[in-house]
Amino acid sequence: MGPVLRISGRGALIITLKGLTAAHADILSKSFARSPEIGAGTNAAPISFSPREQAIDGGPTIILTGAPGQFRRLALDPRIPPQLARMLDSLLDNYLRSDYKIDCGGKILDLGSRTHIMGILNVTPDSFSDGGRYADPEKALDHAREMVAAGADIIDIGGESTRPGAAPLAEEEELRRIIPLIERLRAELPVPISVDTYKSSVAKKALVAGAGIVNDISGLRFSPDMATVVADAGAAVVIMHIKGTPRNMQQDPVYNDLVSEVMAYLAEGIELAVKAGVDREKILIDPGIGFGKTLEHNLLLLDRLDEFKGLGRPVLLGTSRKKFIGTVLDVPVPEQRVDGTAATVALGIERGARVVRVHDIARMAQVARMTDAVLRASTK
Ligand code: HH2
Repeated sequence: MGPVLRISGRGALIITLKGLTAAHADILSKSFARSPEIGAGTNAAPISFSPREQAIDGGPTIILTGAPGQFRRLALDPRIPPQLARMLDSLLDNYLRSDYKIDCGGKILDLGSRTHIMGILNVTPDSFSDGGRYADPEKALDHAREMVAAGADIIDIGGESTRPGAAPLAEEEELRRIIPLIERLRAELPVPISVDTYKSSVAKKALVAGAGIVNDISGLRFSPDMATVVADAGAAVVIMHIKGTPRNMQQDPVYNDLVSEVMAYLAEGIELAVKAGVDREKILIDPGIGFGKTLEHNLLLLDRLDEFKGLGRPVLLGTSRKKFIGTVLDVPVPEQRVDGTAATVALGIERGARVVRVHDIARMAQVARMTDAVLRASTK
């Protein structure tokens, strides 16, 4: 038999270092451009090094490619400045971490065990996909029960549509729509309830009524005391990225560096929450698909979703039936975007999403279980 050759790319990680001081860049380039064997295992390829000048931020950018073990050894190299070594180690820890458990008021979501499904319950007359269908409380209750029976792990209740162009809703009306429902669902359902609101006054009452998670599309920015409200209740929180407000977010959103800017917003949101007293272990992050993003932005965020794992918190992804799917597939009716949604859910999970926020529970629960099974195959 002749030689057997195989190739695979998944073991290699790419680490980009930006904003280094010229001195640090110089150390790295001297150490690794000339000594590529550093950090290499006995029969592993060396870490590859490629310095690049980036015109946009002026400073040097260095790209390293290697296996996790090689980067671990790199961090131990005495020539690496200690602060950089610590950052490298923690980036690797974050990226490779999968054992997330989120305590939502006593109900534990074990996100490391499998992908979790967040079922959307919009009790609004005007949501982009299901507006008006569950505005009646009895219908909303029935739908929540159905979603749990179909595999929802969380029920996310929203009283105000945040679709592009939507105007803000008065607090009293939002409360009227959601509070009695949360009380009843809390008493009846085995799964945690999440409240989709950016108003701290609404979140506060929803948490008293029995919600265990605050899903804030503004990433704790629209209500200055939202982080304190979450902290005081000991609740879990989803910090989502948005550029602008629902009313103006789709008016020509522009980024210099999309992924970096969305990540920086989420990283700041995490620190804001922790500073206010939120338990870091109760925070989820979400790149906010469709919130101040063009079609190309949404596709790029999905493709590069794995980079968000570097922030060290589980990623939630909300693509369900959204307009970018309709644009790619030329399907104007949101209810007919289920297959497109399935593609984004499978790919999102492969790229690291731990929770998917969806309308079509039974179908997406199957997509998630199947994707999980494939991804687990090589770790058994
Ligand atoms: N998307 C919507 C609302 N809330 N929350 C998170 N964390 N992530 C999302 O992507 C997200 C969200 C918009 O979708 P939907 O609730 O279906 O529509 P509407 O805002 O029109 O009620």
